[in-house]
Amino acid sequence: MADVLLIYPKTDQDVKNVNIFFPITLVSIAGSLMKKGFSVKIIDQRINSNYENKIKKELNKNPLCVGFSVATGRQIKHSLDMSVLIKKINPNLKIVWGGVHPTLSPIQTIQHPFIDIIVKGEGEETFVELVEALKKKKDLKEIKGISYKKNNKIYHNYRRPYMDLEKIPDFPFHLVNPRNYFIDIKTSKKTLLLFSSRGCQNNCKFCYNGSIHKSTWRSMSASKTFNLLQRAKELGATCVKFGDENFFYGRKRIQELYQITKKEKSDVNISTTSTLEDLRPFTKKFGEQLVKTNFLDIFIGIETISKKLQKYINKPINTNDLLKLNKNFNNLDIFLKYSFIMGFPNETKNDIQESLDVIKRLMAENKQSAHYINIFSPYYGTAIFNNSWKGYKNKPNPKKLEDWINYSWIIGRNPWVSKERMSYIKRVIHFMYFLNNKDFIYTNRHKNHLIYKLYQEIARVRCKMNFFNFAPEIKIKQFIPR
Ligand code: B12
Ligand code: SF4
Repeated sequence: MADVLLIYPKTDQDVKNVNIFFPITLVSIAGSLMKKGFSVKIIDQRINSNYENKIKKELNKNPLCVGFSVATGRQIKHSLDMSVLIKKINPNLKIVWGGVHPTLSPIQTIQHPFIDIIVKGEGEETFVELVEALKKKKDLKEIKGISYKKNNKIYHNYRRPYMDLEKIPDFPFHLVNPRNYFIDIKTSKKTLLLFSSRGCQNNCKFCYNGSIHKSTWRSMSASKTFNLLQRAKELGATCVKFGDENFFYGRKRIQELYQITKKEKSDVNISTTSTLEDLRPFTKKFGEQLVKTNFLDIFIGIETISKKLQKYINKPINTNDLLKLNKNFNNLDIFLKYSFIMGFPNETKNDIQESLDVIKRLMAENKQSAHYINIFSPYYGTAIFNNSWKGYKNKPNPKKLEDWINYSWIIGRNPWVSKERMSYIKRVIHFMYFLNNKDFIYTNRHKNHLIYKLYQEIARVRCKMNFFNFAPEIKIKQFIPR
C-alpha cells in the first residue's frame, strides 16, 4: 500500500528520448516523504498508457492523498481529468496540486471544486508536513506554503521560506525506471534530468524566476552535486542535464566540482545553463577547466543585442564579453548554445538586425556553437506580462483554471508585432537555423540528402546577405511528410 500517490500528467508534446525527462520534481518530493516513513507510488502518464487502471488500483489501497505536478497548459487538462475521476471514486480523498501553475495562480487553482489543497513553491518540506497533518487529521492552518479548503471556505497560508538544498534526502530513483527517461541529446545518448540549484540572482522581466524565486539562488554543495553524477552513472546514464536556472552562480562550487572530478577521475558529462556573466573571465584556461569537469554543453540566455530592448527586459549583455567567451571557447570540446528572443514590443528591424549580426559572428567564430531564436511570448505572472499588453485589446485574461489549458506559450499572440514583421521573424528563424554548427536536439534524417545540403547552402547565402524575403518553401514544407 502506498500512503501517497503522485501523478505526473502528460503534456501532449511528449516524445520518448526527446522530451520525456526524468520526473525529478516528484522523485524529489517522494524522497522527503520516504525519509519520514511514508510510502509513495509515482504514476507517470507520459510513460504508462494504462494509467487510468493503475490509478484506480492505487485508490483501492486508500492513500492519504493524491498529488499532481502541474505546469501551465495541457497538464492542467490531464490533471483535471484525473482529479474528477478520483473524486468520483472516492469523494473524500484529498487532491493536492503543486508545481509552477498553482504557484503562479493560487487563487484560481484552489477555487476549482475538485482540488482540495495546493502547495505553493517548493514541495519537499511543505508536502511532508501536509501529509503528516492529514494522517493525524490535524488542522492545516499552521502549514506554511499551502492554500486549502475547509467547510467550503478557502484559506491561503503564509509562504514558506526557501529550503536548504543540502537537506534534500537522496533521491529514490527506484520509484520509476530511470532508463525510460534517458534523453538522446546527440552528443550524449543517455542523459538524465536532475537539479543541483534553484533560482537565479538576476531579475529579467520576462522570466518566472523573479516571481517564484524572488531573484535568490541556492545550491547543493559540490560534493552533493558530484554524488548525483555518480548515482546517475550507476543507473546507466552518461550525462546529467541539470535543469537549474543558473548552474554557474557561486564560482567556489564550480571550482570544487572541478577538483573533485579530477581527483575521482569521473567521466559523467554535464549539460546545463549559465548566465553570460557567470562564465567570467571567459578565458580559454577557464574553458579548459570546464572541459575537464566534463561540461558538454552550456545554454546561455542572451535574448537580444539591442541596448534599448536589454533595458526593457532588464537583461544587460556586454557584447564584447560574449564575443570573447565565444572565441576563446572555440576548438574546446564544449558546446555553447545561445538563446535569442525576437518579437518584443517596440522592436525595430534594426534591433533584430543587431542580434542577427552578432549571431552570425558567433556561429562563424566558434565551430562548437548554436543559436536558438524564440518568439517573445510573455508568461502570466512575470513583470513584463501586463506591460506588453498595455494599450492592446484581447489581453489573455483567463478567469478560471480551465481557461489556462489552451493558453499557448509556443505560438506568440503578439498584437504589438505587425503581421508582416511576424512573418519576417519566422523567415529569419527558418534561415538562420542553417547557420548552426550542430543540430543538437533532433536527429535530422534528411541531413545527408543532396537537396537538403543544397538548400542549406542557399539558406546560408541568404543569411549572409540578410535576404529573408520571399520564401514559399516555408509554407510548402508543412505538406512534406516527415
Ligand atoms: C526540464 C523542463 C522541461 C522539460 C520537461 C520537464 C519534465 N520533467 O517533464 C520539457 C522540455 C518537456 C519542458 C517543456 C515545457 N516547459 Co519547461 N522546464 C523545465 C525546467 C528547466 C526544469 C523542471 C524541473 O524539473 N525543475 C526541478 C523541480 C524540482 O522543480 P519544480 O518542477 O518547480 O518542482 C518543485 C515545486 O514546483 C513543487 N512541486 C512541483 N510539483 C509538485 C507536485 C506536488 C504534489 C507538490 C506537493 C509539490 C510540487 O515542489 C517541487 C520541488 O520543490 C523548468 C525550469 C526549472 N528550473 O524548474 C522549466 C519550466 C517549468 N518550463 C516552462 C515552460 C514554459 C515549458 C513549456 C511550455 C515550453 C514550451 N514553450 O513548450 C513546455 C510545456 C510543458 C508542459 N508541462 O506542458 C516554464 C514554466 C512556466 C509555467 N507557467 O508553467 C519553466 C519554469 C521555465 C521558465 N523559466 O520559463 N520543460
Ligand atoms: S538570467 Fe536567466 S534565469 Fe536568471 S532571471 Fe534572467 S532569464 Fe531568468
